[in-house]
Amino acid sequence: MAKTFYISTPIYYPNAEPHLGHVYTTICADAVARYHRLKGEDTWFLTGTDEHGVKMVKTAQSQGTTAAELVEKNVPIFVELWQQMKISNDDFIRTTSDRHKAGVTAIVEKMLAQDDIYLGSYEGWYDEGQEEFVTETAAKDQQYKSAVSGRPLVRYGEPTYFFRLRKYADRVRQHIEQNPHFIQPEARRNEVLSKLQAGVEDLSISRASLKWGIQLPNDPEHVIYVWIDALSNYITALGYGQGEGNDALYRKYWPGVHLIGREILWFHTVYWPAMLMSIGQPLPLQVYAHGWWTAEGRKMSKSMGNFIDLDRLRAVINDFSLDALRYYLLSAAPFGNDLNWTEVDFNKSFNDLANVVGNCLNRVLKMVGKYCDGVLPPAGAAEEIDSNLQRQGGQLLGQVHSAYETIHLQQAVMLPIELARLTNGYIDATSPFKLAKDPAQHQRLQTVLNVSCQAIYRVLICLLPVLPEKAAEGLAQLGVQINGRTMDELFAQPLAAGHKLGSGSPLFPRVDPKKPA
Ligand code: ME8
Repeated sequence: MAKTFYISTPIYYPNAEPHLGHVYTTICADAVARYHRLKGEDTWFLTGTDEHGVKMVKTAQSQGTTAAELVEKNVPIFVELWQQMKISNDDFIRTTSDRHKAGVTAIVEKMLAQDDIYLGSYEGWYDEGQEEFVTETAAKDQQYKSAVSGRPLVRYGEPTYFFRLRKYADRVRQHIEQNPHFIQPEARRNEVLSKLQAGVEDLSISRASLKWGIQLPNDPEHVIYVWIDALSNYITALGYGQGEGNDALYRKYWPGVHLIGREILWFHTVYWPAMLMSIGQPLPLQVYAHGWWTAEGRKMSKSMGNFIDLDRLRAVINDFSLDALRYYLLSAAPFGNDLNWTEVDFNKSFNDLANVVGNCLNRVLKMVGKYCDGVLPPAGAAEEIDSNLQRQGGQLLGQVHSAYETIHLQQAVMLPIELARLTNGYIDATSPFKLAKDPAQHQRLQTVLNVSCQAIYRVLICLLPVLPEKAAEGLAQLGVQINGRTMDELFAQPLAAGHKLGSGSPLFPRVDPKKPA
């Protein structure tokens, strides 16, 4: 039976339209999911929307509508966007769905049975954007504003149920210490460990003042605090807690990995493991936290005019292609570092695709077309320059595997581009167009064409997870259909002498160069 792999994005708040940040996480997760499918693994990819909580109610009020209407307006925008962006998610979970409510109710019932929930009262500063209480010291340090959104903190006081987070804090800490790969990139681990060292409080998990949420099974006057509701999605979507016979996906795919933005790392590496310990279920395998996007050097903001919204993203896709957007996002910074959208960088990254990959493919196709009627010639004895490129090409897939396995996504997408760059250099250095003028060099010409063609073939195979359309189109131009083969299978079958190449056309056609990205 094939190995299984399960990856999720955060479930996004549909209080507004999705933007660059949501698109980035979803595209990263999509590339990783595609990579695992191309490795032959039985892969499940989940995304969805987090629809309850104070934030939804307040946004709805400010727009003169209800939370229920607001989600019905915005959730379809997320669903349709992922379809338009050809995101390969297998499921989309909504926290207002019956299946999720049933799962959360079962989870909370288990916690109650463990005596992990008790009634108390709470008064404190609350960050409504993050749906989180903030300690007095932190609130003061932050000048009583949200550390994330900058909006004023709100004073909350009411009876509330608590989850016994303190009971599990040591076990969670041990888990993080004993599993250095649990939090990726590893640098982020220390942040979580030092916050844990400073001590945790039990977690307020209910609101009596709120009606928009899932009722607490033991006290319907309260709705469940949004993080318990939200984090549970990763298993309720697989059928957990929805009766025997409905949890086949859960048994098959859990535990999985979570890809998230760094601002919600604490919830995913402390609250969520503690919740799973309470209900006696396995912890996630890994949590990958990526960096935060700014645009043109500043926090994205509508009023500053640098907000990368859907219209902007759609224009980029229209002008440059979906795969050009994917490549830019994944290559923009080492995974985990903060990222900065700039027009200049976008154009540079598009040039990598057009001038390096597209051009290399085009040169190979043109030369094989012109000098060999589009039929791949055999390779003769290799000279040093040939064997160097062959060796580097041969190592590519192994390097790409290890980059994906260790979530070095920038490397995973740039390694193939580097091989294409080397191949262009090889073509320049071996000058096939000169060799073609000398009949005595015919065999040498054949070798150079064969070696260049095998190199660009390998480049395109390794680009499949990140450029699913363009890499497949490039392979088709080489006369190769993927036909459900894995990257390893494709890689293990170099193009045979006598193979008929397809016809070429620019893979990344140029748009008006004056047009901004
Ligand atoms: O936090 N840069 O939802 P959310 C990078 N519902 N990534 C960004 C980003 C930016 N500027 N802005 C958003 C929530 N993101 C909760 C999650 S999960 C059980 C509940 C991405 O709509 C990033 O992945 O605020 C971040 O973690 C997520 O969107 C937050 O989305």
